[in-house]
Amino acid sequence: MIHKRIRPFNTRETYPEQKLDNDLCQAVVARGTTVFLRGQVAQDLDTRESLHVGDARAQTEKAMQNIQTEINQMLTDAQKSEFADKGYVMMRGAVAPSVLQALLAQLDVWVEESRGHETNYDFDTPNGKARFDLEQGHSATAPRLRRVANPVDISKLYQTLLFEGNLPEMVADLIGPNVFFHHCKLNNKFPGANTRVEYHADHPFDPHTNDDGITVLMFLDDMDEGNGCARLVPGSHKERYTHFRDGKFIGATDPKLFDTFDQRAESLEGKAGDVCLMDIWTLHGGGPNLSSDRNRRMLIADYRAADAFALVAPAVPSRFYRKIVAGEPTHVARFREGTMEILEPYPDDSFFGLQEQITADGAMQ
Ligand SMILES: O=C(O)CCC(=O)C(=O)O
Repeated sequence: MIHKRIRPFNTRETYPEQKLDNDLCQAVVARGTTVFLRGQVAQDLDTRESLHVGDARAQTEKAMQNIQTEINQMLTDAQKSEFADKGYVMMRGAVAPSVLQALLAQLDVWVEESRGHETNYDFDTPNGKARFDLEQGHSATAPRLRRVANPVDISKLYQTLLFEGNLPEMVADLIGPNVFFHHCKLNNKFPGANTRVEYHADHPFDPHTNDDGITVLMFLDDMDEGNGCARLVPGSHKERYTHFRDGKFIGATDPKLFDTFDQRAESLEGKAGDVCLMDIWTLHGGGPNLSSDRNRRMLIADYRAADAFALVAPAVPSRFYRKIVAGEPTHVARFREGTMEILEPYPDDSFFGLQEQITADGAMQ
């Protein structure tokens, strides 16, 4: 069963003297709306400092306040302001190990199935593009399924996770209260995969009337530079860069800027089960998986404010496009940007093919 874990922590960090490695959390929401709360004390939830020693009334008030905070709020004020400053924030241990295992077991099934295919396959999608995208060099003996578009369209498990779990709540905390599901994809960098992701923002792929949107990056494996973790450019959500070259949408910023972005970027390192909430303007990219034995699998889910309406057809349309996952629907569009680049639909099954063209035509040099 998928349940919501509020303020997860590990005793390794909180109580190092105990030399234990236990995943705990302050509260769990399960069975619909039942909240199972850990015993609360007059602690500052962000700094873990004990407050009001010797003052029972003030301690009680603080403990009650903490309960309210945990029930109402998925993100702390500190996390919200980090998101506002940097354009992303990490939620450590947001996905329970049992859920991760189930997600990976399903992905393993898809990888096994891919052995029976030589080219991209399953065109039973809203825009007729292949759901399963194979990397060059894929074969029955060495399967290289690099992307599954909208696993949510073919898996109940992914639906439960993305529609009913704690992710919509976290997103609503940043852009809510009314949020719809936009699309999702599984990206798979195999050991030795030469896949590069060139610096881009997500909004230009799917311009909407306003830009209140979050891309959730869910780590299915431990990730670091060694296996091609994503690299995010802090503060870039406040900047704007063209994703066009010679009047054509190239799915990336100007290749001449990649080095500058690389110098500014932070490696998004973390453990399986961590989740990064990223603004849809934040520039991100990433290098190949240089390891020989470590997968780098990431689930990416895009959510938007309910009053954002698409200006072009969705790039990776899901059959659940515009499903309300928090709050209420609306028919009133809100507008933000004065101007927006509007892409032409591109033929490739995924953005990997689109970005490879800029490498192929020499724009990288
Ligand atoms: O897999 C990654 O590291 C990021 C990929 C990405 O940005 C995307 O698929 O839009």
